[in-house]
Amino acid sequence: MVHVAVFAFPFGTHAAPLLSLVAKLAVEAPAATFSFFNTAKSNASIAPAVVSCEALRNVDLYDVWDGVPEGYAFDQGRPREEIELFLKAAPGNLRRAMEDAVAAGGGSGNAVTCVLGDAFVSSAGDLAEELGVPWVSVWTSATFSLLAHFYTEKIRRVIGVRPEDVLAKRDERLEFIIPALSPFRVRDLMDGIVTNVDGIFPRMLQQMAEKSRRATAVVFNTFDGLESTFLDHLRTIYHKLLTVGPFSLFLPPPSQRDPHGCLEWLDAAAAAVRPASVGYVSFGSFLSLPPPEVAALAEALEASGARFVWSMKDAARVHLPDGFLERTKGRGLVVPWAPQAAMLAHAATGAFVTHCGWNSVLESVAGGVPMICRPIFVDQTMNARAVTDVWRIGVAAEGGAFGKCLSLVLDGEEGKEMRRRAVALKETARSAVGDGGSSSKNFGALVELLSSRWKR
Ligand code: U2F
Repeated sequence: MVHVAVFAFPFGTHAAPLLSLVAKLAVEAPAATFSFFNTAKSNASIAPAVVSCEALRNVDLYDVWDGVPEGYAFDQGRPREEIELFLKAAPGNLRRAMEDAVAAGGGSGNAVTCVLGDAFVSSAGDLAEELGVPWVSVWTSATFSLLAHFYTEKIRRVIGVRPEDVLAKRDERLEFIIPALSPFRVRDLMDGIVTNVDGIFPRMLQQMAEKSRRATAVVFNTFDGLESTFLDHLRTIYHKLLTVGPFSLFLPPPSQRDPHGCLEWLDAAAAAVRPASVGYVSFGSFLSLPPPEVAALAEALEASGARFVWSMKDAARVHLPDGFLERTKGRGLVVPWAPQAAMLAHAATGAFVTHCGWNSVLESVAGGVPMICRPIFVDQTMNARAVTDVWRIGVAAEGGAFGKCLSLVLDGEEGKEMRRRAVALKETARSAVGDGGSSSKNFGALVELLSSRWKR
């Protein structure tokens, strides 16, 4: 019997797409069982979105320890410290959880025949090797950020890691180090490559990129035709690459939580305005703009006269200018959560103000919506650069210049060009997930790999 052990990374938007991927695999391989290992907190937050899916019939969710010792006092601050504690405990912690699950009859009592895991949890690869079973590593961000992690050592050798070296070279392009990364500048690199290089997390990311060479296959949330140059280069490094995205189009959609009636509001707005004229704003599942920029963005939205929906954490509302909500009532909706993928697929949406988390970028591409990019940290700076300079479907809100960006994207000729290019990518994405498309074929190859009982 096929029994796949799945290891999630319980931070940011990692575990939810992995569970959606597993849900689709579980439908395609109904005789297999999937044991999904994740922290209790993350399981509780993602399961309701997918739990109604009949696919989860052959998926068992297990809570694993989060790695935070009893009575532990955080001193570096969350979330980095939480991540480091989880990763530090992962090797022993995950093995124990898997052994306990099998001993208790999980996976119908069958030994694990394959390991599927978020690439960030690279100890899953060691477990697979110990068990002598295939390891499928799932990379939840863009191809080029994996390349940057893979070439960290080389980049550090050329740039240096002293703040003054990095500052002096911040505008230099990486083409002189790794030609495949030529569109990116030193300043686009995520923290941990040449800045803040110490700590478990940066070390783990670098090791992860190297270790993934031992993976039987690496799965990507992307589609052929979006990141071809980077994929071609990655093919020279890793065994087998399987692009099965965009997840938002290909995987079972999470139940559309819309407690604030955003879609109804957007439908009503669509009746009153031209298509592609509403702005949608979100900075992902856990980030917020710095307070002065909240005010700057609010002022820009107000001055633009455009209709907008802003997904904003309740705690950030205090940074809105006095009277903003009253003055924009009727043409603006500010909510703590919106059904984002559906908002971006709506014909009325014309611009997405985003932090450029990878899921957000792909959802915007899948909706054919140009972006106004305000990256905050990690891979978002590289993603933003790809949006503005590789695919040219967005503009960078440098220095919080949101007003200029809104009028450029919603009203300008350049905005129309960006939309045209974004819609072309949307069509490519749709073909990829359609019958006989590259993502569909690769998904078939993944199902085969998991089901083959192939031994290392
Ligand atoms: C981390 O991701 P984030 O959670 O910060 O951001 P995204 O990758 O953009 O994912 C946000 C998801 O939350 C959804 C949205 C995305 O699927 O549709 N969402 C929503 O439905 N409604 C809302 O009101 C707000 C969000 C990290 F910070 C990024 O840099 C990484 O790229 C990412 C993936 O590794 O993980």
